[in-house]
Amino acid sequence: MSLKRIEKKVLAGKRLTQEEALLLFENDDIFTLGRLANHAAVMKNGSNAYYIRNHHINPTNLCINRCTFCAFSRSKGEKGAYELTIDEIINKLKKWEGSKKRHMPSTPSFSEVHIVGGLHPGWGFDYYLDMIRRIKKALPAVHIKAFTAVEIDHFSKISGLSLRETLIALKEAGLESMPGGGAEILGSRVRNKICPEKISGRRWLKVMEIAHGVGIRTNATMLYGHLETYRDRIDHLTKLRELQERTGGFQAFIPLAFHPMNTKIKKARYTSGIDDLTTIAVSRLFLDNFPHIKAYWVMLGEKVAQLALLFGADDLDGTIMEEKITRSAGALSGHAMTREQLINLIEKAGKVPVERDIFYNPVSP
Ligand code: V47
Ligand code: SF4
Repeated sequence: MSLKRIEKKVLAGKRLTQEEALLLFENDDIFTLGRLANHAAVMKNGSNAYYIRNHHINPTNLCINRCTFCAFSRSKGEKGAYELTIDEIINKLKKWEGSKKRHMPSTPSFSEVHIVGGLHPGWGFDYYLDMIRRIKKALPAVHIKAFTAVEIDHFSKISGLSLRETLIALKEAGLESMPGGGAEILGSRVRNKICPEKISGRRWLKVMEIAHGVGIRTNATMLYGHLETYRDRIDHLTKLRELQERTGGFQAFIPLAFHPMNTKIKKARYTSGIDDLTTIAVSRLFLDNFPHIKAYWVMLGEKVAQLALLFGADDLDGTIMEEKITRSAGALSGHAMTREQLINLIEKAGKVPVERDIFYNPVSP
């Protein structure tokens, strides 16, 4: 099997096999790989590169799971532990909304709030429902993308509701879509080492399947660059591709580059730029039924995220404003980006910047 044969398949729009994905991961012709992935991206989204004005909120870092790769989480009473009240969350969002409004009074400051946090040992499900309801009431024009599949499973356990009932209750409260976190590596060999307390890969997929079934669109992620092999990554991508084939509910796939600082993973390192770009490109080529591949600039760094737009990615994510998960693990990127900075990165990559909403509808600023 050769790169030439894979090229022919890509140009003919044919689905790649696991062996072909492995060859792409192991191949050292990064330029051909980038060209093919860019072709696949253009076939799906033209020259568009999306961005969103959003705000991340991490309501608490208290977590009963304590995954070995996570530098963000704390146990109760530990130094650095925090928990936000709903008022504090709303004040943060309103403060930011207010500060931007002075400059652009007629435009809403952001269209998405992204909420993920630890599995708090004490909060009940009502707290989370109240959080969503009150954010929606305070900022009715803002879309709410909240809670990983791991948090949804936790809510189901603490409430005694089924996964379906849990998701419907959240949807009724105002949740509109879900982020893709908690997927890590879905296969059990690596998963048992890096996050032994976390729900299984099978359960993560089940939560997503039910979310899609009740009309909640979601993303999917993959944490790479720690203990996994290329075959583990391909197995992960295969599981996602298979579920997407059944539900069609995934919007974007986001490879998350592992950050090693303050984690319990021994001999861990930052990922290389080559691995980052290769992983974006293989994801674009292999996940032919995913509409979007996101280059999350917070984890890739602004410059690699920009290059990723030439390697199959079509989305940079957003303004973010406040991010704690990557920062705790030694993020090398800045804290936030303005709309102008995002547009500049996209234009300098020769792509067309398109501001989007949570469902990838273009919005006019
Ligand atoms: O699930 C934790 C990851 C995720 C580390 O769906 C780490 O649009 C790198 O899922 N190094 C949460 N990654 C973030 C997330 C996300 C982010 C942006 C956009 C979207 C989306 C989703 O962060 C966790 C975990 O996989 N993570 N620790 C670390 N040391
Ligand atoms: Fe908790 Fe999520 Fe961190 Fe794991 S990755 S310890 S579940 S906050």
